[in-house]
Amino acid sequence: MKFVDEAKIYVKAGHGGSGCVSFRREKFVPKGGPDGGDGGKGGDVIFRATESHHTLLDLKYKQHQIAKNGGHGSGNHRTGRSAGDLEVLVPVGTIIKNFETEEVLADLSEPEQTFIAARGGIGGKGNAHFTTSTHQTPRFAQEGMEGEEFTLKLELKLLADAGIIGFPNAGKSTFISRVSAAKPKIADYPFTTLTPHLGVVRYSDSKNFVIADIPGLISGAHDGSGMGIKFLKHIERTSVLLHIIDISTEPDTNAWSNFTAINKELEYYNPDLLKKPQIVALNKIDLPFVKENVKKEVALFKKKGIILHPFSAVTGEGMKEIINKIIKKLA
Ligand SMILES: Nc1nc2c(ncn2[C@@H]2O[C@H](COP(=O)(O)OP(=O)(O)OP(=O)(O)O)[C@@H](O)[C@H]2O)c(=O)[nH]1
Ligand SMILES: [Mg+2]
Repeated sequence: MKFVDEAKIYVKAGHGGSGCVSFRREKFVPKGGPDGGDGGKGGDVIFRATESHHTLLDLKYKQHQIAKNGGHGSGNHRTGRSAGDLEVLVPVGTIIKNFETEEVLADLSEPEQTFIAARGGIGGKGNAHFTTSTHQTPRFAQEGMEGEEFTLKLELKLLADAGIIGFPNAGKSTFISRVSAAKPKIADYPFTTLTPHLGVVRYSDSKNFVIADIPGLISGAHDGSGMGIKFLKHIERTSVLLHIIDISTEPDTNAWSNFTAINKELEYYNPDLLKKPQIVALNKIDLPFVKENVKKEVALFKKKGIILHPFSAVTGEGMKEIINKIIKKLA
């Protein structure tokens, strides 16, 4: 199972500026020679790998990356201004491919590694270049070269920062669908989710984290019951777990037995998973039955030294606190 973040990007380098046709005009020199300057170079489009970005989300909002054109040459041998390069920041690990052929053009695996995706056109020569012994007054100059343009596909293997665990039907997929663009199937029967889903949670202009929704666990999963525990490998490298508890379905479950049953499965899979910080949350508090029990459950967890966060993935109540808690743990 691989998670890839993808973005389709159109890059266009700047055109070179045109060379200039001009003749020297000086007092008392009626026929000055040609003095048209050259055009400046167009800007390149350059990708740079950075550790400050973790997803391709920003590029999904900026699918056209267009560098500036070079300035035109002018009289008196003045060269046009060269346009600055356009730098596009991408996360370390981004692979850049030709969109049509899928040919890999660059694999930016190191911080600060760069790739010139489109080269700017060089400026055209001004008419000053074109005098010859037989032709003293060239009335032409070159146009600048066109900048390269390409459609690229960017791919990034995502690693989840946070993982959601819990019984089937707890509302894991509902949660991720509310906080990210991920659209896993949601239904009122167990094992709706059969494969992991990743969602990118954006929480400020440039900050986000990746959260994984994996198939539900049940008691005995380590023996192969339900979907088993193999999906836990997808959350092994996360920094924090969100443990979602639902007490609305089984008449005599309580949040604590729910909580310990899931943790037992984690322990069977890999005891190190229990060392990860867990944010424990009680879902579906919009339902009267759950609402009635919130106080009791929260108090019970408090006695064990654990904060239980009540929320509703349907109304959104309490979710902001949970997201903030995740952000804090990731910081
Ligand atoms: N009333 C109420 N229902 C909820 C809430 N959150 C989820 N549900 C419902 O609970 C059922 C299960 O939700 P899912 O998000 O599919 O649960 P899941 O944990 O992803 O389940 P699996 O994929 O089977 O492991 C669906 O019918 C949801 O509409 C909630 O806050 N309140
Ligand atoms: Mg699900």
